[in-house]
Amino acid sequence: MAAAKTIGDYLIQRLYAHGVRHIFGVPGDYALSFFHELESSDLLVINTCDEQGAGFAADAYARIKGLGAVCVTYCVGGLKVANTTAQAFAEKSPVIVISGAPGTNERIKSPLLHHKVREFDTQLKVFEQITVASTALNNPQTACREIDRVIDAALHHKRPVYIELPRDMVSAKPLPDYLPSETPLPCDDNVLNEALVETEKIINSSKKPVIIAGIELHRFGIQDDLLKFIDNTHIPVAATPLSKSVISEHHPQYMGVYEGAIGHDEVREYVESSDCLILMGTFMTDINLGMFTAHLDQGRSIYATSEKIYIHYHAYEDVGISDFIKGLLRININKQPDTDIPRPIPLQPLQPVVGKKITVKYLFQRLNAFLDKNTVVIADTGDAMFGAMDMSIHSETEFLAPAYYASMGFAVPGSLGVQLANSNLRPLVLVGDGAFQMTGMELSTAVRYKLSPIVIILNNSGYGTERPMLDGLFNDVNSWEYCSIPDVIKAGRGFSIKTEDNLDEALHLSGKYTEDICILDVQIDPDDSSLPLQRMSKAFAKRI
Ligand SMILES: Cc1ncc(C[n+]2csc(CCOP(=O)(O)OP(=O)(O)O)c2C)c(N)n1
Ligand SMILES: [Mg+2]
Repeated sequence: MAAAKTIGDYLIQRLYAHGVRHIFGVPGDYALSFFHELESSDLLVINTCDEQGAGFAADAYARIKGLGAVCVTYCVGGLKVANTTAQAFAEKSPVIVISGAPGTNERIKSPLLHHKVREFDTQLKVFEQITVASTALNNPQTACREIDRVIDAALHHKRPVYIELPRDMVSAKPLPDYLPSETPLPCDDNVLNEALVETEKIINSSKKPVIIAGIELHRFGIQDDLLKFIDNTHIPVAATPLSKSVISEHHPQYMGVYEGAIGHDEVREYVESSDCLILMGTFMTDINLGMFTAHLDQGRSIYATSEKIYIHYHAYEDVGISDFIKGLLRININKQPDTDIPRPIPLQPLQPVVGKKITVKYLFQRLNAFLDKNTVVIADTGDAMFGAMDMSIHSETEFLAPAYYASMGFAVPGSLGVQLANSNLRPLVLVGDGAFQMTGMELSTAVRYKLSPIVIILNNSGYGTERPMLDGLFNDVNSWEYCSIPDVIKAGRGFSIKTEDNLDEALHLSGKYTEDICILDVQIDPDDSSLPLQRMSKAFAKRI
């Protein structure tokens, strides 16, 4: 790697060195010079219609590739990615947010520069709250070290970071003899060994151990280690809503998604009656998508996180999940396989009945049969996500959803990130009409960069998730003719779906048109919903 000539150049080099190949964003005058450097670099700039689209795309990119980046201008752009960054923080997705800013020199001369909110560091302060590390590169002497520090933090904690790049720093010279540095995560072997001895004892003396496989397994790239551990020990495993598909849902020890009262009763009963819960990188908050109906007892748990290992009521510091799981492969667990574990009930493919009105139930059954090993399901908040919980995903991490923070608008822009991160994957976007109207214009970005998602719009004339909780005109959404969108964006194919056979035929054609965006406007009754959503709404309504 040639030594970086400028700070902008150094930042680009470090992103590239960490596997980033695309950067999503919208320029503005405070960021233009950096966009210019990006354009002449090996990174491809993906211009989205809106910054929120860029933020969601970078988040999905990070979920597939391990690191994502978004670049925006000061405040008007930066504050638009506050929501997407908050989601990446809450769901542990390592996104580097780069924001242009007024030059350090021009701040002295004219303190009332455009886009400024209150103080020059207002945006930085906002991002301090929703990232794991942040920096303003105001000093060329320390800029490279600062870039390494925050990128390291993103990779260690799998959470977003913020880099503010004043426009006069883009071409500033870095320290000439600075060498890139990476700090390894700490691991104290003595502490690890003690945690493993205790774990071995607890699992061997338990009668009904269960693993709950969480999202950190994917974020740290240690799914294969988990699989070896399951194969060695035959311990059954469940996922959570956020980590659905972290382990192949066809694995013989896989029981299904554990999500408290809204999931399947058999999985819930098995997990909650376990005398040894092994929580692997699980977010305790995530399972509460089941509305505080998860009953997991800390006194029966071994809980591995990226920072510590908790065993019952005490914690082992300075040991992270990656070292712990590798250690688990060295201990001796003597367990007979339980032949009576719950198994996911596959959605049965149904033959379409010609002329029969489409229902949510039929939609998911038919979509389930459509999945193959190259399909990534990206589900938006709403029944798109709840209904998809019962789909069977073929490979690891082929299901993406904002299943904890639950911001609407993730799925369409998320599909850009997924397909750019891995061009072998075809995104199947599941999105409600309400969520589509928030970020659906990013299909225009998909056209520009020749991407080909299949977009299933669950068109139920409004905010179906909210109607059973409390209904009113505020839950209505204006009706759009979604299948005419190709006329506007000048590409793609649209399908109007009213019946079972309409869906069947549209999916068949979408499977054939692999290079095209396919938009399926699935017109369902406003009061039709999936079973998981019906259970969820009941639980929620009690709390309103
Ligand atoms: C950005 C954002 N705004 C508001 C909400 C609150 N909310 C949760 S679900 C929902 C309705 C979603 O409507 P739609 O996308 O049509 O899906 P449906 O519920 O009809 O399946 C709303 C407004 C949210 N989660 N995110
Ligand atoms: Mg809707």
